[in-house]
Amino acid sequence: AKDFGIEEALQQLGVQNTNKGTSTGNHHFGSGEEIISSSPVDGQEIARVTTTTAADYEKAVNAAQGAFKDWRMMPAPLRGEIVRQFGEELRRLKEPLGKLVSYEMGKSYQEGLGEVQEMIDICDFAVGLSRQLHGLTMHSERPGHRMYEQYHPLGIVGIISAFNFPVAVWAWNTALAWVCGDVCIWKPSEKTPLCGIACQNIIAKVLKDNDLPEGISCLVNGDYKVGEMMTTDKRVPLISATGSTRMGKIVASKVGERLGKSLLELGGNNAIIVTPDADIKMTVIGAVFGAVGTAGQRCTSTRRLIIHESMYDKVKNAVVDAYKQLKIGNPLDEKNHVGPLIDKDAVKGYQNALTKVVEEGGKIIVEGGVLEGVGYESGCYVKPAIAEAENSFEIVQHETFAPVLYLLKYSGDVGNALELQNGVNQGLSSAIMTNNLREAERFLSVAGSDCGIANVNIGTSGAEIGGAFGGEKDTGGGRESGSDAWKVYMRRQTNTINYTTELPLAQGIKFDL
Ligand code: UN1
Repeated sequence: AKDFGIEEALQQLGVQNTNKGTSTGNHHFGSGEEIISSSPVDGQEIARVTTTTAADYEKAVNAAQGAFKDWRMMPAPLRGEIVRQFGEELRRLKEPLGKLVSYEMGKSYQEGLGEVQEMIDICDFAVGLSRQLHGLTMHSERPGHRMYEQYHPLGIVGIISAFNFPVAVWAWNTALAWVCGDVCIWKPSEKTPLCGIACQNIIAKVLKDNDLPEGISCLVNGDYKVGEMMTTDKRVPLISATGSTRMGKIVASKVGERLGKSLLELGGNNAIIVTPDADIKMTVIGAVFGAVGTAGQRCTSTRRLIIHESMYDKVKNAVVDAYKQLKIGNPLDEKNHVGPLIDKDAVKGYQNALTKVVEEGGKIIVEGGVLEGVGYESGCYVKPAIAEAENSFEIVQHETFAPVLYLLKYSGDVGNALELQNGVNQGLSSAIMTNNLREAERFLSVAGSDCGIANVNIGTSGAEIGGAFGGEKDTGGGRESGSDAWKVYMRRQTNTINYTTELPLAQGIKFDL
């Protein structure tokens, strides 16, 4: 990893250990046990991070509550100015942060840079938004009355993020929450704690330069137990959680029990429908990037290709050929397409999927397997695999966070493909490849895709930040990022003002004294 400038990147981000065994990170609440962050790229320990104890958590909440008192009074466009400066710092540190993401999480350096770009994009979006955050005005039924609505900040927003987008998902949430006037407590995945420390160092500097309290952005570290401190805490009115459906159900019930709000962005089981009118070249690029990009560890990764029988062999052969070109190896080396999975548990999940699909009657057409030998010492590198399967297979219904792609066949019209596509519990992303207007419109219609994201002639992954991001059913129903997703970070207040000397009651009720 030294050859790829990792040491220098870690130094620039302030996350290197002076010697192994010491903990890193001054700007987070952690005095507990250490988490060892080791890279799936080479299996080496990168650094250690201390976890958050119950006492540390109290300190974080106190710091956040204190900071909220000032932060909420600051005009939103001035809060936007802080987010603008944060975006500038991200531009300055794009390369080292992209490198850390790649090294700690395992995605390709290009995708690491892309992730930091998503952070920069959401900062720009939030800066503009900071001069908006607008409600509606309504007409009162009473004379001399004015009615409107306004949005106020909620207070503390708890952010629980996953390893696969270790920095961008935090930014989607926090940049919006900050301009809205909220303060945040972030628990990054315990698999990527250094990305958390690096981000915290960046915002801590911006806040310090502006003489603002660091409690505006608090970092806590640890496993689900630390998450639970937040989900059960009434002082945290909104929990935004990204991760598995299993995790989301636990979070939703804990937060629901205390009538808090949760914003959930959970698993997907995303398909591309390949119609008789599809452009094969575009289909192959979209499908292969969707299936093997981030080693199949995006919630928007393509899991299923639903191919019309008339095109089936053609598409299958083209995709199989494309898989032969894939280079698997160190993701920092830009000649490789596919990096490692996050850890050995993920490798087991991948192997299990390949065993199960065969047990259920599927046929492997691109062999998988775990890579060994020079360059693969971490034990986390796997071969992207393809299996022909049926939608009803249990394993096809399940989201496996790995590069396993299932080919499904449909016949007849696009309605049959839609039935397969919607015939899973998850509802995040979907796509159709077609040049036929009727098929495209049907896919987008009320009887079409049931997902939160539905694309035409684009793959399932790689959404832009300007749209609302999230999905239905087991995906959890939350929307983050663009459009009016900011509203969930605020509380709405309806205001009616009477500027007359009379007090008429609504609904014409008479009440004379
Ligand atoms: C995720 O996998 O949790 O649309 C987020 C995409 C990325 C974000 C994925 N922009 O693939």
